[in-house]
Amino acid sequence: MKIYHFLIMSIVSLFIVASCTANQNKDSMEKMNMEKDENSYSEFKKMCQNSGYEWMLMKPTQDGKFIKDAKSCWGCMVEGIEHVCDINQFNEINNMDSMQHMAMAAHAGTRSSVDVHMYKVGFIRPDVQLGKEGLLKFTINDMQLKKPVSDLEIVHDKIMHVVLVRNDLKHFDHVHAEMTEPGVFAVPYKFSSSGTYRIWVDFTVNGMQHIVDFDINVPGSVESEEKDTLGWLKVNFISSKEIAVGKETELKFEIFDKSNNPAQITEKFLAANAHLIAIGEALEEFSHNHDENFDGDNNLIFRHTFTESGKYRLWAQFLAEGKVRTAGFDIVVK
Ligand SMILES: [Cu+2]
Repeated sequence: MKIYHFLIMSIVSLFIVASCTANQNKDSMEKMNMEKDENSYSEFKKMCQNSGYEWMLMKPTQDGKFIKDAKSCWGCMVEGIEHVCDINQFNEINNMDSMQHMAMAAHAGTRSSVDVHMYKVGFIRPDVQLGKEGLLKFTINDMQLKKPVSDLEIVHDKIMHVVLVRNDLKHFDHVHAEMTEPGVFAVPYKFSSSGTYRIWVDFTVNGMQHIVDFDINVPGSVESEEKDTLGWLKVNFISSKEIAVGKETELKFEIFDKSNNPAQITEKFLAANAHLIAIGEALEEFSHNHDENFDGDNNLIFRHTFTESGKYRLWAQFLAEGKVRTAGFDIVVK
């Protein structure tokens, strides 16, 4: 009996000693973790403040909205919109091109409206008839203030850029909508081939770019040729290096006349030397870059970092003899 008693006592005391040591270990582990946290905090905090942003305690946000169920955390308020608590996420955002990373994007597809950032963007689909001009109408409403948005900023000469591409990337157009009444933006458009098109609407409010896409079906079974806008011009795409995902790549185009003489670009197109739109095969990736270097030579040079691999089509746009010229090229991003 006594031996058993002693054994039990010994086991109990051993257990107490062991659990105390474990607690002590746990305490010191926690302390270490906190120190680590503090160190990564100070590094993150420094990076945040060096980028000109505010370091603050609040709930993290995504696309300008609080993440549901998330707890408040110390983090960086990027451009007064995104509260980022994770240093890696901050680096990701901060390393991307400033115009690009700050674009708020939303995909509406076949829906008639979608929320982007703090706006509700709608598309009033016209009764499209092939070969007949219809009005593409977009609405923007501030969800918090509950009023239409009328103060879009002029970016590259326009308040609203509208890019249309058929879902096989065959038909491309780039037009601009004007405000017809507060919060309503319209552009007349004539489809020349039937099929499903995706329309990207690109606008900027309070320094923040927003890109929303909508789908529209053009009934019928008419296939027209793609418009040749190049005329007497020839555009070569110079791509010697492999285009890798996540790496800034130079995309260069050279313009010649039909007798292979360099054709200088001397006209500005929408406040730039040239524009480049890149769209992924799945119609999910959309980017709009500019060659701002107005040097009057026959080169168009863009820099872009593709964030997803796959097939893309590029459209380089410039002005020659008063006409918009569009050259399309297919690429693969690895
Ligand atoms: Cu445009």
